[in-house]
Amino acid sequence: MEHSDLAYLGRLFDTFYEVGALPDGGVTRLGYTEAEDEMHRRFTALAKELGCAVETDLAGNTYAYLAPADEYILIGSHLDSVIEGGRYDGVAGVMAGLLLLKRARDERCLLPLKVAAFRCEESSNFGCCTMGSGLVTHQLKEGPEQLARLTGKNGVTLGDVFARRGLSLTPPRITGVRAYLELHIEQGKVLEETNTRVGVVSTIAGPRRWKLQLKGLAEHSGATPMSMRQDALCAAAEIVLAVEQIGRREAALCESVATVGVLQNSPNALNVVPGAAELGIDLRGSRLDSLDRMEQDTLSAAREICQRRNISLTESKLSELDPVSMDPSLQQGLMAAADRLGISCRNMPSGAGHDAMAFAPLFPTGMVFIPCEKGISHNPMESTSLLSILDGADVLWAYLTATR
Ligand code: HGY
Ligand code: MN
Ligand code: MN
Repeated sequence: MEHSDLAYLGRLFDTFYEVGALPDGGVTRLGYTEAEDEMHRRFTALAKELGCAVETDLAGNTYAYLAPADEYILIGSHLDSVIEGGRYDGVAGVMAGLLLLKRARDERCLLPLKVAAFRCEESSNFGCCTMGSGLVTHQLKEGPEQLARLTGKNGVTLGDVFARRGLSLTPPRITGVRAYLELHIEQGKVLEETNTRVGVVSTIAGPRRWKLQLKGLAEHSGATPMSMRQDALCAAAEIVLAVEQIGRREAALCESVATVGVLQNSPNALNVVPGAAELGIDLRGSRLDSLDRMEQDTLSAAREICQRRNISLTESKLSELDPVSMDPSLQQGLMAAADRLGISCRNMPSGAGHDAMAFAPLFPTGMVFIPCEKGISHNPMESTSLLSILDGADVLWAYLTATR
């Protein structure tokens, strides 16, 4: 029996700790892989220890609840990670959910709580984010055929992965959700730099993701004159810097950002002029006009650069989600709950995407942020404290118990 909430949170963290662990201290737990499966098995065991019923859906998401109810307040997040990521992204929210289930059980509180662990929230494996939550809320813009063709880092298509697992790319839509709440590390620096204990999220930026395949001509690096090359990597390098410029320009107007996170060069040999290159581009913004400008300008720059360098260009859009706003009354309720607890709090946007994006268009949805050290995330150095997770969980609890 845990003597304190912190002890219980510590045990939860230790239970997940070594899954997908890497020598440098990070973790890789890609969506719909064995590492994520193991995280869901451990989540299931922890939930059953609390006396919860546990269910999964046809997207592979896992749910835990103490007692049957027609409608639930769903507290969720994800258990997958990026490649070489940290141990708190997503996991902190699921830990907070389990803590609140334990608190409801110990205090015999009849709150209809359900905790969800969603699959494949990160775009790291298939290029599409919030896959598990987006499928069961029918909020993914990509249809099942397009999703089935997405290829994971190991070269297997999502369609094959789902077929092998008996999952469906057209699962029934989730029902019985009274509201959706998520606790998550901020993944930015604002809370820490302003010495604020929790954030209440106002909007979540929408992502637009593209894959650009460049085809030049692989040739001898010693014998091919500079004026006679079709160097795909040099074209890609120009595109990388063009994307950065577009992001910097938009950042001066609003909070948009633009990143080339994937760059593959082939044949990637010291004495061969690069014949092909592939870029993964991640555009984010809370304003549709800014997202449109960044998308158009990125594609026009890529087309101009490739045309000038005699490189063929294949563009494919990987995924897109619109920016979403959190429920205004939920925001006020969470801010008021923090105030009652004397926990410093601020309303703030989220540049990172979250499972909450899938729920916001359908149900009242709210998010609580907690600080992470130096704002670092998607990095083995990602860290927060159990006390911060407890702060966020206490704010959720104070809100839920005040409004039941
Ligand atoms: O990429 C993101 O915004 C989040 O970490 N899924
Ligand atoms: Mn993430
Ligand atoms: Mn996350």
